[in-house]
Amino acid sequence: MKELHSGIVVRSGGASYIVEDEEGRTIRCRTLPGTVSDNEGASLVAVGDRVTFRAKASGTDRLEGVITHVERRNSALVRRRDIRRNRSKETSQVIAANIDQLVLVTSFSDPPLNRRLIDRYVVFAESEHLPLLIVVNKIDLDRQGVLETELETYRKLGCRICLVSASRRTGLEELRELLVGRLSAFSGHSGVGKSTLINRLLGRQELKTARTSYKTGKGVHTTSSATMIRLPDGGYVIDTPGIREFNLSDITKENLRFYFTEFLQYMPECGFSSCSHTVEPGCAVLKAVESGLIDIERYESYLALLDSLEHES
Ligand SMILES: Nc1nc2c(ncn2[C@@H]2O[C@H](COP(=O)(O)OP(=O)(O)O)[C@@H](O)[C@H]2O)c(=O)[nH]1
Ligand SMILES: [Mg+2]
Ligand SMILES: [Zn+2]
Repeated sequence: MKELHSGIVVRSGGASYIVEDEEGRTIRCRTLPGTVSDNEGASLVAVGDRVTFRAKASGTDRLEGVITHVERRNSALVRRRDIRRNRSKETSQVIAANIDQLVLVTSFSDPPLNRRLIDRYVVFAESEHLPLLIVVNKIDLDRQGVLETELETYRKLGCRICLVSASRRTGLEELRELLVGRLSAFSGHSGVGKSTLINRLLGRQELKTARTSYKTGKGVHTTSSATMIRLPDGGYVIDTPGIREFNLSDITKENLRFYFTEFLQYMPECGFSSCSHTVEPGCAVLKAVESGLIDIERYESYLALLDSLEHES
């Protein structure tokens, strides 16, 4: 048997890939020199890629395949490069291809809701034209009922927010519906309950969960390479390494201000057309922050992001 099939790459490990065909079977595939890809300048094959492969039965009756063609990606999460070294000719490394939405998993508490991180994702998702879904886990810990106040700003911005408790199984149905038929990249700091949540969605212990050391900074990495997990109702989830690893090169000091959409209505009133909204006299954005019309925490995120971009260029 030697015929052409199409499938989706669900795991990438060194020189070989696991491809899931249309019947849901998984086939180990390789590439050969001369594999055709429609994605110039980026990884030849990545998790999430739709590929054509030629399969043959191996000795043990298991199918093995050779990838012959990689389809053009609709989207790609690209790994950041070390910008201090000049590697402009290097191909960019794709963490995940054909993502339909970015899912930022946060927790109400333990670790506390990280608004700086949410703001980073809002900007990043916008710059990548990826729909963002903010999942707030551990809502069982909100005993005082203060979560909605904390989220008010994001509700006003029109963010999609899903409130869940993985341990109490609250909100999982709503989340499932938002994931059906889509390829979702899950991201978020360790300790927020990503693995617990994915296991709940699957109804089995697929991912290891850990008592993480977020308090000491780094957390424990229980997921090594990006793996795509098929959801029972259709759709896939990819557990990604997180925004520190993403390439943010479309965001610059000059265009950052446009990603803070609540600034836009005040910007025409600024004294300078190129106002950075930091120190300029007559800045209407600063005035709106001072009078409480713009959430000061959002403005502080803007300054923090501006500062990190400063250090990168
Ligand atoms: N209170 C509470 N704890 C949770 C919830 N979901 C996960 N946890 C706990 O949070 C810790 C980290 O979970 P884990 O899934 O390993 O987090 P990950 O690092 O994001 O994958 C574990 O001790 C979980 O039991 C939840 O909804 N409520
Ligand atoms: Mg985990
Ligand atoms: Zn201004």
